[in-house]
Amino acid sequence: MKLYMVPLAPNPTKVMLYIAERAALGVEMGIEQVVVNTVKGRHKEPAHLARNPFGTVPVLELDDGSFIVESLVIVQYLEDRFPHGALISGTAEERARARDIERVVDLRIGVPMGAYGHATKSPLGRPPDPEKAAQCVAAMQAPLDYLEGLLADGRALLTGTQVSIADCTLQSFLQFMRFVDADLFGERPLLRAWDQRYRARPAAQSVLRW
Ligand SMILES: N[C@@H](CCC(=O)N[C@@H](CS)C(=O)NCC(=O)O)C(=O)O
Repeated sequence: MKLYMVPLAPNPTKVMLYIAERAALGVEMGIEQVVVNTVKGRHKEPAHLARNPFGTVPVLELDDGSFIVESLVIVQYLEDRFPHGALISGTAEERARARDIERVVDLRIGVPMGAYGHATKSPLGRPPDPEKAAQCVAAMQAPLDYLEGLLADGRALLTGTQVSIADCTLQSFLQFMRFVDADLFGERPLLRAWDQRYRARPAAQSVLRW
C-alpha cells in the first residue's frame, strides 16, 4: 500500500500519527509514504487527480490499485484490515464514545483550525482573511471547552488512558497551528497539559516536524 501525503497538512498527519501509533503497538502495516508537494500544486496535477478526483491528500492506494480518499475512512480501513491491537476497541459503547469525540475534534475544532490557518498564513498562498479567522476562533470555543471538560476527570488522553484517533486528529491540527504561529487554547490548562503529554510520545515525535 502507498499513502500519498504531505508532512504539514493536518489530514495526512492524522493518518501518519495513526500509523505511527499502531507501529508503536507492534503493528507494521507495510505502507510506503509518498509525498505529494501541495505547495507546488502537485495535488491538482493529472497524476494525483487520477488517484483522487477532488485533488486532496491523504490518499491510500490499496494493493489492488484502488484508492481511498477520506482520511477517517483510511484509518477505519486499516483498523479493519489489521484488527489486532486496533485503536478503536472495547465495548460498543466505548467504541461509540471514542468515535464521537473524534468527530467533535475533527468537525468542530479541526475544520475551523484548518480554515484559520489558511486565513492567516496559508502555505498554499491563499489570501489573508481576518474576518474569517475571527469567525473560526469563535466557532471553536465551545468544542475546546468540551475537551477541557472531558480532561477534568483526570484522563491522560482524550478518550481515556489509551491513545485514540481523537488524539491523532487534534494533534494533526495543532501542528498546523504551530506552523502558522497560532496558540488558540486560551485559558485551558488541561488541554495544554494533554498537548505536552501527547507530543512527548515516541510515535508523535517520529511524525511531527513543527
Ligand atoms: N475530508 C478530507 C479532506 C482532505 C483535505 O482537505 N486535505 C487537505 C490537506 S489537510 C488538502 O488536500 N488541501 C488541498 C486542497 O484542498 O486544495 C479528508 O479527511 O481526507
